Amino acid sequence: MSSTPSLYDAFSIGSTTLSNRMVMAPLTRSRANERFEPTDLVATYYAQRASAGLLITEATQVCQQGQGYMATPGIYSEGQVQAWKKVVDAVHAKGGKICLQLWHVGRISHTYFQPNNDAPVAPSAIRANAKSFIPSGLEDTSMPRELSIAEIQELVQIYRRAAENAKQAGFDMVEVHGANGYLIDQFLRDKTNHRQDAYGGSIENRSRFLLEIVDAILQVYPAQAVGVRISPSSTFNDIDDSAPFTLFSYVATALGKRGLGYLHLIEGMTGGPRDVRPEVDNAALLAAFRSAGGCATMVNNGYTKEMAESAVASGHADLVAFGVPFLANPDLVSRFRNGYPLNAPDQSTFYAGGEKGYTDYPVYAA
Ligand code: 8OZ
Repeated sequence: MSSTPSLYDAFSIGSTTLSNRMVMAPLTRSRANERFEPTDLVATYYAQRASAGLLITEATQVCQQGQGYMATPGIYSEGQVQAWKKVVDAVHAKGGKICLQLWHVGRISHTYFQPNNDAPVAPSAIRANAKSFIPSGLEDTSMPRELSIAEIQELVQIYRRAAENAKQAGFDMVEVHGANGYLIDQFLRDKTNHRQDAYGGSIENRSRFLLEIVDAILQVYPAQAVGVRISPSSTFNDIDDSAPFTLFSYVATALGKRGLGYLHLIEGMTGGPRDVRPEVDNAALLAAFRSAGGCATMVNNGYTKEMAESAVASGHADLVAFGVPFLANPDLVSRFRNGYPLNAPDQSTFYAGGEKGYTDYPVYAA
């Protein structure tokens, strides 16, 4: 007997059982300490939101070179691993499940953040039309330099080590950040990848970096514990492609063939309108992942309670990720389930500060 799935039903991805299908989307909050470790306040923030079916952490750089914003956490030092373990333990103590998002910004950086104040790295030496916020203010992102093949292969190993660190910290899953114009997306798309070697040119070649990273992580985590986030329609961070649907159909199929836990699809412009690239058929991308052997589908971008309930009931996706609503409502699952009103988000505290606008959003009180 089959029944209509509900947003509020449990859902299993491999050995990880989520208590419902509402996911907290990865959200940069810029509250790491000077060693780029999450603090006890960060643990409190995630633990407050542990009733989500799955928490995906803020983007977390796999090495110092992968950083492009103030006070974002890393997962490459022993101190960071121990600090993340406290976050994971706090979430698990509340019965939640947590996934670490692995990140490298590539060219979306500034020499300020880089080891020895070197140039940031990218598939090709093409500067982004973007700004970086550094202590002196908003500056143009720095001119990147092109990665060598040896460096690309070393980066694949850096991702593998980051996954080992995530495992040591106790994360239930890891998500590879392949979206929003950062390093992996820079390899995928032809506006930013002008290489003429095995990592550029054809769709297969441009996808190679992502797939090598995924395969390296599969030496550490089982396939069902690995997700990938993509944003095929988005041009956020000066990214673009001449044929995004063809490109991401190949990517979705290749990831599905590996039996990954989930494909996390940003439908439309990151943080913006949903219908920006009509030729990108989101449902077809999700279907490609699934029919190739992928476990679960996750969608994101401006979902309301009603949209999310119908996305799950109709079978459009298994899971729905919410960003700003989860940031402002630690008890978002209960609020949706019961039809309670939502707290208003405070934009001024999204990317900096302490407790205010972070751990002080109240749960609903009747
Ligand atoms: C907003 C501010 C800083 C970083 C992304 C990690 O777009 C981010 C991010 C978003 O995926």
